[in-house]
Amino acid sequence: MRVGIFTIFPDMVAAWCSASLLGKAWRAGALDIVVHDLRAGAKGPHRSVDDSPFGGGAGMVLSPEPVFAAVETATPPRPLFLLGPGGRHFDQSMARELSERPGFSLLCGRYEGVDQRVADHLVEGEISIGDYVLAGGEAAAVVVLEAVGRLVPGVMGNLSSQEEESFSDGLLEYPHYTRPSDFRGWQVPEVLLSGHHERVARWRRAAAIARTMERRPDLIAARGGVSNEERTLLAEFGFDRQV
Ligand code: JEK
Repeated sequence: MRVGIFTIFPDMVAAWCSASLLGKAWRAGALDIVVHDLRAGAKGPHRSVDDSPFGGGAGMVLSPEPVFAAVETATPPRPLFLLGPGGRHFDQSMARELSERPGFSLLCGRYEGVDQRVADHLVEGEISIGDYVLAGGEAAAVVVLEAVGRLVPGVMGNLSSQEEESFSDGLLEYPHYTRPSDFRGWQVPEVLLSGHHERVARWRRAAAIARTMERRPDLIAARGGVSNEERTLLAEFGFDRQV
């Protein structure tokens, strides 16, 4: 998969992409990430890429010329998405869709945002990673890249199909435990030590439902509530007293 990223902080983005899972996939050739410096297409002695907004107001706006120049010189993999707080919310289904493409590109703004003509005439769409205000698109770009990258075949070894589906069945994950079974007096649930795989699977499902009911009632509502069968499962392990 090919990914292009346009930013005025190429070193920052490249450093993140070089580390961990993404870096491994990058070096292995499963992911071909090209980071472009938006200043490369900027003119003048200061290579300025921003200007004050027409109509007045606080802050600066990323100018259209250097952005168009950088993108048109590079001809990056399309679609090209602009990252911005007003974009369509990024989620796991978007990550999956992007991971199934041969490539895509991300444009990171800064300042108060980019000239509207970039949004109107250069990119295919606008993505936001959530309802909070960042100082620029770089952190959002690496969030998108990491979520997509781990789904690309050959990047993480093989994701179990269960892993792939963990958000698509609409539940949070069950809690994980490892050794020691007693840590500072906090015990691992007995059922996980029992060796009864069937019962372990039922407990995990019950725990996942209980946890989702407690933390993310919106996800429970989205999947149409909890079935009678699931209520029986919750009762089997005492989760009905907890939720
Ligand atoms: C890209 C510049 C900073 C700061 C104006 C917006 C309502 C007005 C832009 N999920 C996400 N949050 N933030 C970003 C993001 C932020 C960016 C840029 C992405 C480029 N900025 C900035 C203020 C405003 N306000 C909120 C009030 C716009 C992002 C993503 N993806």
